[in-house]
Amino acid sequence: MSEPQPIHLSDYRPPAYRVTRTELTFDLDPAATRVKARLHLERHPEREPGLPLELDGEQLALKAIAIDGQPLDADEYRLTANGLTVHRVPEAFLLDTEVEIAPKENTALEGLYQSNGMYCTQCEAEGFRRITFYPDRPDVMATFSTTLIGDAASLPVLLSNGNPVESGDLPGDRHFVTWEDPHPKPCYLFALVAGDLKRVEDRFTTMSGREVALQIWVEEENLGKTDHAMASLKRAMAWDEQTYGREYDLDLFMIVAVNDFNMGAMENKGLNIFNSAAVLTHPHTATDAAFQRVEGIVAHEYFHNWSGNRVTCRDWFQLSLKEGFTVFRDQCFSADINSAPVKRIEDVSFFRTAQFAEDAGPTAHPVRPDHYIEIGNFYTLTIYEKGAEIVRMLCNLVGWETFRRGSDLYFERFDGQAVTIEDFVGCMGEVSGQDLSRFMLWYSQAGTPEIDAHGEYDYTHCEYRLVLRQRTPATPDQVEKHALHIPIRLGLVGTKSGRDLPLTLDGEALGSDAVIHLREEEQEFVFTDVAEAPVPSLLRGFSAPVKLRFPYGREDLAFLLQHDSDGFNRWDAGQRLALLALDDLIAAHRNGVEKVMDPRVVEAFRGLLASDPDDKAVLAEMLTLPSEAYIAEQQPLVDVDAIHAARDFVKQSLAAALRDDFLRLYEANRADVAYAPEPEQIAARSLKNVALSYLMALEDEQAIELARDQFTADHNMTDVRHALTLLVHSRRDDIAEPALKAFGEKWAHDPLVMDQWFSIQVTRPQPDVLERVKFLMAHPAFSLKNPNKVRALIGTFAGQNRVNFHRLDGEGYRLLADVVIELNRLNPEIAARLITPLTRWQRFDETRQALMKGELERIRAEELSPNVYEVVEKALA
Ligand code: B3K
Ligand code: ZN
Repeated sequence: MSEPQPIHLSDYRPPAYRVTRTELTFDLDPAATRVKARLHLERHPEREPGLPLELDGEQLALKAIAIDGQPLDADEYRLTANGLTVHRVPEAFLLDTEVEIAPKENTALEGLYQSNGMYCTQCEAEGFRRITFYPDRPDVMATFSTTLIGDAASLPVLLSNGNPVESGDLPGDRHFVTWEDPHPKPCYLFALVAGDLKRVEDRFTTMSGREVALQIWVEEENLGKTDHAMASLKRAMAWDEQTYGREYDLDLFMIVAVNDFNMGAMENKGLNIFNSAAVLTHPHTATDAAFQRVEGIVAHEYFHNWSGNRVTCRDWFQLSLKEGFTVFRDQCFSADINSAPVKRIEDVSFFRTAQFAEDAGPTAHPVRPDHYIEIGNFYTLTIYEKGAEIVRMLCNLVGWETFRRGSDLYFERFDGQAVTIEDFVGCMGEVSGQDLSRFMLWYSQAGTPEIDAHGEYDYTHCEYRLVLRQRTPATPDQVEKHALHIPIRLGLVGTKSGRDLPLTLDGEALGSDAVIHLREEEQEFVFTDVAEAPVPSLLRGFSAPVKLRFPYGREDLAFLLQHDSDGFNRWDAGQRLALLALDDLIAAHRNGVEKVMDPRVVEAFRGLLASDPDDKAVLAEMLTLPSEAYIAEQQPLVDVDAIHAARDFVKQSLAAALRDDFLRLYEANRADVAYAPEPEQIAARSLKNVALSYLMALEDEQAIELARDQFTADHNMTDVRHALTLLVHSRRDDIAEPALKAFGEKWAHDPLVMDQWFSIQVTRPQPDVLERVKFLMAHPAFSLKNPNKVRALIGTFAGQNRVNFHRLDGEGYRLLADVVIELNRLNPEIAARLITPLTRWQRFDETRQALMKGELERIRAEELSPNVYEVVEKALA
């Protein structure tokens, strides 16, 4: 194999020919599906005449080819492993091709494949080229007509984009349906589904009074698990009308659930295809978190209908144009219908753990990369989540009303077009009158900016002087970094009053909660008329995706934890306080010194437990310690064992000191009500379960009894899973094993619950877990070909069981590398994603570094897919 070559943003050119209309006919067969394509092509007005026609195509057996009805001779075109070139074509013409493909051999799950016998597709980013020869790029937008032909008995349901326009029976017990999608779209939004599916139907009346039929298609046994997705869809449709003035544009909207799917879901026009994990819920099988994830993903895919489908990306470098904006939209939706502060805490907590780690590693890249080898590797936290943070900053910079006007302008001006990030930001600049040229640096500069802040109160002049210095560390390919425009929301909390003080900057009164703009490498802000000494509350609401350091004392943090008017920063003060205590304990562990718990943390927690919370969900977050991954993120060198031991020690110390309070909290939030995935109930369950976690840290008889009762009471999966996890992670194998066995037997028929069963076991801290992972890989419910299983068992082990994955004998690394090598052949996209923990070797001690690099080199010695090649090369660069 020759080395895969990168492609560059700077090489962008419009296609030589564009497709205005695409007519497809699929004659479905597992081993030999025939695809006929008729493309209406014309020269792109911006490209010179006489260019050859170049079409993408992979793993296609060409059976026929004709231009304007004339079959081509063999010397008139050239076939390669990646496509088809027709040397001479007219200015405008019809191209007819027929190819044969084998869906049942397709384990990559890109293009047309089979899942549980049903046919389905995944075309983003470059899967359509595995279906037919086509200019497989998002700036080619055509209307589509799709005819599906299949066996009437085994494939009673035949679905594609748009509206069904014709159907009928065919000889040989076959039948057909023709679908017409009137909205021009890039081929990555094409979809088909064929199988023995059942549907749940509902309706939605749009704001202009149009009736839309809503359908969720599932396998028969899942018919009882669609209510929540349907309710979420209707809420999302209404929200997009109220919030963005956007309504749905077809008479039919369909969601299909499939078991084998690389991602969460896909926004194909009118026919969203979902990983069953992102759509199916039932109180007995799905946790609160799963219910909320389904709500968020259903909304996300629906919102793409405007941010992504009607207005799409010119090229894949612009991926964040649709993903960053759409994540921002789904985050706001979830915040509106749940607890907004908790949503922000969850999002930021995830972001600071996972995206910061990506930025600090060898695969760091800008939100708009300027080159890539395999676009499938760029569905990342940076493109999605950091992209969303940038859109959030834009929204805060111009204000919501103006942002809304900017989005109206964007949707109207570019409807039906494939555009760039400049087009989007340009609309915001135009409506706000602000110069956003410097702001654009957020899209091109990789890495997490770090801000060092210092403050001083001048008692004589009643001034508070805040000095901010920014610096972005070098990332691969980008050594030189520039100062960014960083909006910092802040307040000054008076140490006497405990209240936000009025802010006056350069003679201007800003209110008590304001945004200052850091644009230079270093800037000083002098607040005047500050009546009392304050503690600054900085970066409120995480107003920019940066690391902010301030030399807070523990008393300052305890003070903010109590008094900060910003819920997010109150939570963050608690996290910072815990991190300081954890630092000491990690050092003590490393030095073999006795660990001593910081009484200030205990008192802070006591205060929290005594408070009467107005938002129980926020309190549950405040009582949750930073994760091992986030603690690791703060350490110069990651010592997984010391981190684990220190965190355990804090948990146990808090539990011992505050046992009665936790017990009270547990009892007070134990409600015997019928399960509903509603904010108040979810909040109470989180609080109760946080309390149970602390109690179980002690593993006394009473705690074990509570956990066991909660497990056997079997009220809902949230409580059952939490209790089971605590039992399985305890040292009480005599109780853990029977519970695990009972659960596994009860749910053997349900793949989504078995995924949870896998994850619970492979996160246990006991040292025998690696052998357990290997053993479970042979379990009948496991399959390397199913991405959900791989994620649940292998991904969870490598990503979340830090102590055991990083075992000093290197067996954890070896296991992961073995799986990556096997998956490289089966499913390169999943294989490449799975390598992530190995790519972070720089963060560990020398012994582990050597072991991790050794495994990366073992992978590199294989014949690699471009996906795995790109990641491994970067990791070893
Ligand atoms: N747009 C899809 C991504 C699928 C890409 C997989 N290679 C999911 C989403 O962001 O909505
Ligand atoms: Zn998306």
